[in-house]
Amino acid sequence: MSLRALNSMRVSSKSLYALTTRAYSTGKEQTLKDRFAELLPEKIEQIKKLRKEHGSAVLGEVTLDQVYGGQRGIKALVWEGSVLDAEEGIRFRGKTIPELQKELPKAPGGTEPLPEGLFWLLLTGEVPSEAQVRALSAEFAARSEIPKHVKDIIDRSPPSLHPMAQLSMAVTALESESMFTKAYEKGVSKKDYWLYAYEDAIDLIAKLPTIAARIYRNVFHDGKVAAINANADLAQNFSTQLGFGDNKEFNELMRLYLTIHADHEGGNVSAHTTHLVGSALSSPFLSVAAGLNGLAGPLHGKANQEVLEWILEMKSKIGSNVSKADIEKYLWDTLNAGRVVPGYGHAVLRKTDPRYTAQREFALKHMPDYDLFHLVSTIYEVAPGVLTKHGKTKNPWPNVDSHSGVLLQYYGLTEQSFYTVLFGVSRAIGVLPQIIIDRAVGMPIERPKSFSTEKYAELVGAKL
Ligand code: HAX
Repeated sequence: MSLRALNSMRVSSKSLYALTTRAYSTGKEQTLKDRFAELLPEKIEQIKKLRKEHGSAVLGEVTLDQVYGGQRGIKALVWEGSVLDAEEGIRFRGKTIPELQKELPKAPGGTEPLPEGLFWLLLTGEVPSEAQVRALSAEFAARSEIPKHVKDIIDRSPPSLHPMAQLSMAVTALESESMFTKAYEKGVSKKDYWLYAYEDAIDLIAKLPTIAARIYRNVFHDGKVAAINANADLAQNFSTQLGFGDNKEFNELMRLYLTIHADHEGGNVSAHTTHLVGSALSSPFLSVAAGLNGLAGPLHGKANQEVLEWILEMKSKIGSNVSKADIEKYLWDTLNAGRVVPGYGHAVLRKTDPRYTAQREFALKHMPDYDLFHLVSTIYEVAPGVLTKHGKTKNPWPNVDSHSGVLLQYYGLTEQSFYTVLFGVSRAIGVLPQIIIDRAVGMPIERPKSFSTEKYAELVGAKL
């Protein structure tokens, strides 16, 4: 039975569960949905016990500066998949990026991790087997087709509309397919919400590359999107749809890219927004679309576009022989014009972003002589010193966006206004596990307290 047929039938959680969990399994390995269902009762018990025994424990104080300073460091969110340490960088269920590269299943002949494996890890805390990941890849491939009205929305968008705006609209329009919304409207029990959130999550991850590739091919090429291979992994199919599938190195880059951009704990704008909107029981489609709108901001995901523009502008102003002194002057010109240096700084990190390092390692392996890579490396030698001297940013080191564009340029994906869309495809893989967990453990609607400046002044005993 097709998922569309499933979708339109009367929702029965038992039958939906049975049919969808077996659809892409060879029958030998356990499916992700089965495994999560198995782990869930213990998780729910853990949370219940923790809250019962320690519910009134104090976790920390909140200062007025934190309230006005973007809520940095306030412990107020639950995010199971990853934690960000200021010095150590990101850990996905306790694992570093090099550990993911070592432990997660790879494509045949490949060395980079498959993002499908990360999705499994984020949801369950366990590294999947090769067979489990292959079954997940097959499921994504089988569900990759997008409805006609979504194609129409993309095709009718003017090429001048930023690709992130097109992506957000297309994901919003997938709401028509939401099993979660249909189940909710039919009055399904709260404890079964996650079954439908899971289906929407798998559907969305499956369809995002098709949507992104359609936007890319429409805006920058001939509008034709190549057919995918039902036996290929998600990243390889995405490369094919974009038009780069024949390039094995590009496929590997996409596997690495989609893995390392996926998750960066819960407080960043895209993750937090997705979680917040989901807490109103908006479907995973509407929640991720909201998160993507946040990712589209220049201080967040759009920094990857801005970095490339900034580097190309430097080259066009200075020429191809750029010295360290030229870079230093260009950095000061940027700062003195009141602009930020894109790709540098971070709200949490206080050292070089391990996602930057992973991309640098990839470049050293695959494009050691590429002139733009050399330029990025030289900027890395100069910028931290300049930013430290400038004295504003708390973190003078590069973040993930500082490196990604140059890798894409090397393989011919040169249209930088598309770069944040690639980030968005990946970010969905990172935030959707938490959306499923949120519904599974019954997280409530989010609603922090706010006050006016006058009231805060009163609270701290100040006169305005
Ligand atoms: N260049 C110049 N100034 C910078 C700076 C940079 N790269 N990074 C921070 N600053 C400035 C801030 O604008 C702020 O200035 P004001 O006091 O005048 O407001 C001051 O230094 C203190 O900021 P901070 O506490 O160090 O940094 P924030 O937590 O406020 O902001 C940002 C973190 C990532 C937004 C910031 O470092 C920035 O704007 N960087 C450039 C844009 C960028 O690369 N964004 C991508 C970040 C990673 C990400 O989310 N990817 O999706």
